Amino acid sequence: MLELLSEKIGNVFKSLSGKGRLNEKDVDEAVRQVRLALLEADVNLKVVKEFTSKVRERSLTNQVLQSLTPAQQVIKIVHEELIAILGGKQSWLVPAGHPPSRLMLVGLQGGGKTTTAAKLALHLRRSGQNPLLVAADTRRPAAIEQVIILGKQLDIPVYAEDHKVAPATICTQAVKRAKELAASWLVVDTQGRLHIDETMMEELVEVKKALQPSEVLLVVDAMTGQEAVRVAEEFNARVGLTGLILTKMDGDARGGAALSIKSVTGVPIKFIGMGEKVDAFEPFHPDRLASRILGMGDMLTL
Ligand SMILES: Nc1nc2c(ncn2[C@@H]2O[C@H](COP(=O)(O)OP(=O)(O)O)[C@@H](O)[C@H]2O)c(=O)[nH]1
Ligand SMILES: [Mg+2]
Repeated sequence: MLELLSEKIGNVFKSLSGKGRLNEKDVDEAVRQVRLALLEADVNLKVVKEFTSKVRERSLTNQVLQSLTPAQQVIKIVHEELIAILGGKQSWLVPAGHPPSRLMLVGLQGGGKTTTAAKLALHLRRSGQNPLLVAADTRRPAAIEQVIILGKQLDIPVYAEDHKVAPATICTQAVKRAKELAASWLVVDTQGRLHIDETMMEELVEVKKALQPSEVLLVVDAMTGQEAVRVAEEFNARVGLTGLILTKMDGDARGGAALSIKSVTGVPIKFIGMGEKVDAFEPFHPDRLASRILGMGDMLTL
C-alpha cells in the first residue's frame, strides 16, 4: 500500500537528514521532490498544492532552520500535514438514536460493496454488536445469493426477498425483522452499476428514504485513483454520504485516492479494505497511514 510514494518520500528525507543545517534552498528542493512524489501517486493537484505550501511555510521558520535537528522537524511537519489531509482523527460509526442502527452501503459495481457488507457485519459482531445483513441489490439474483452465502459462512443472519420486491420495501421489512431478532445494526447492500447512472441514484435515494440510515458509506476502489474521488463527489451530491470505505488498498501502488478523497469531498474515510478475505478490513487511522507513508511504522499510535 502506497509503497512507491513511501519509498520516494523516504529518499527525500534521507538526503535532507544528511545535510545537517538546512537553508531555504534545501527546504524548497525537498518540498519540490515531495510534490513530484505525490503527483506521481495520483494525488489531486489542488490537494498537493495546499499541502506543499503549508509544509514549506511551516518549515521555513527560524525555529525549524536553526534547530539542532532541522530535517527531523521537517519530517514532523510533513507527518502532521499528512494526517491533516487524511482527515485528522479517526472517524467512528455513528449509531442511531434508537436501535436498530441502519447502515447503507453504496457504490459502483465491482468496487467491493457486497464483500464489504460481510466484512462490516463481521467487524460489528466482533465489536459486540448484533448485525443483520440485508440483501437489497435486487438487480441480479446472484447478488442476493452472494449475501446469503456470506451470511452462512459467517453465521450472521441475512434478510433477503425475491429479486422482484422493491429494495425500499425490503429495507422496511428488514427493519421489522431486525427488531424481532434484537439486531443492533442493519448492514444494507445495494445495487451498483459500472458507471454513475440516473436509475441507480434514484433507487438509492428511495432506499435511503425508507431506511433512514445513520450511516451512508460509499465503497470505492482505491485503485481507480482520481476517478474514485470523482465518484465520491457525485454520490455525495446525489445521495449524501456520511463516510467512505476504500477497498483494494492491498493492491494499490499509487493510492492517491486515499490522500485526496477526504480533502476534496469533505467526507471522512472510515474503513479500508486490504484484501479479498472477510477479515482483511480495518478502521481507518489517519495517523497510522501517515506514519506508514513516512516509513515510521505503526509504532507511533500503538
Ligand atoms: N484485493 C482486494 N479485493 C477486494 C477487496 N474488496 C473486494 N474485493 C474484490 O472485488 C471484487 C468485487 O467485489 P464485490 O463485493 O462483489 O463488489 P460489488 O459489485 O461492489 O458488490 C471481488 O472479487 C472481491 O473479492 C479488497 O479490499 N481487496
Ligand atoms: Mg454486489
